[in-house]
Amino acid sequence: MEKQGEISARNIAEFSEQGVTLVRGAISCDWIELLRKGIATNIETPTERGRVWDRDDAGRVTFYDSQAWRSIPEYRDFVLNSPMAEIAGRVMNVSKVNFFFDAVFVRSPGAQFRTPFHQDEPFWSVEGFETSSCWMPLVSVERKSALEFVAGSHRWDVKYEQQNFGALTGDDRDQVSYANSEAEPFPDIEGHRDDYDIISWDMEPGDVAIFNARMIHGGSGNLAADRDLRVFNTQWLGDDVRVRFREEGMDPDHTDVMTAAGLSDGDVIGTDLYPELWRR
Ligand SMILES: O=C(O)CCC(=O)C(=O)O
Repeated sequence: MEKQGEISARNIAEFSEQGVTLVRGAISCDWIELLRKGIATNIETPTERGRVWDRDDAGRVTFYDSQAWRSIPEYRDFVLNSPMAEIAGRVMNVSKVNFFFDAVFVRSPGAQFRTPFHQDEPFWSVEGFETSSCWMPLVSVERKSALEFVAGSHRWDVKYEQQNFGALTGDDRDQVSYANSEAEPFPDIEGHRDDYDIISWDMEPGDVAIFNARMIHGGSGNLAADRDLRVFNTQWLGDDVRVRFREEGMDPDHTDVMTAAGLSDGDVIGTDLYPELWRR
């Protein structure tokens, strides 16, 4: 029988075949409590990357921030000392794991804003198949409000035009444009939901949805009037990941910090920027 929080053969197979797996009870309530404190600080004092993604007529907001782990001690503690690195490594079935960055998605009660379907890896300043994003709600979330995943899409091997989230964050560094690229238009998943195998779950604090960064995902939002949503997400890199500066632009764009740390296109990920936090 599978024990709560343990990585099973089923988790590894699901992650490989469908691109996402849910690990129930992966993270203990002490860590969740700590991250709730960190998010409260983060909302009060956003980093320069923090932005309100959406504010509706009723004043309900969707707040986003990222790469705050160096300035928020609770985030740093979680990244460096929680079991998340090992869990990501075991699910990806790799020999070592480097930390990439953190992101938070906070919606006030009743917020309806849904994140458009997209993939993560095409935005990143790295390239590789062995990647994972660990989406972890710090409150209970109903399935209709949780992140949704298009099963198997991590293996489609098509280059799609992606959303310009840089327009939402307003950060000049993070603009992404496919104007001069041969990328295909992004499929209209929302308009043809029945044509796709879309996966999501009711989730409790401590549950983590771990997905390949090539996986098409989106949604969230759609909250009941009395429900808010606070999500802490960490992104992890496995064995085959290399530096990749992209012509379309990147979000977040790490070109400057990587170059300053001596990393060039094609290099193995490492250095203090992306600490190795687990090895098999
Ligand atoms: O929670 C959300 O609204 C978006 C999450 C997402 O896109 C991600 O974690 O990559």
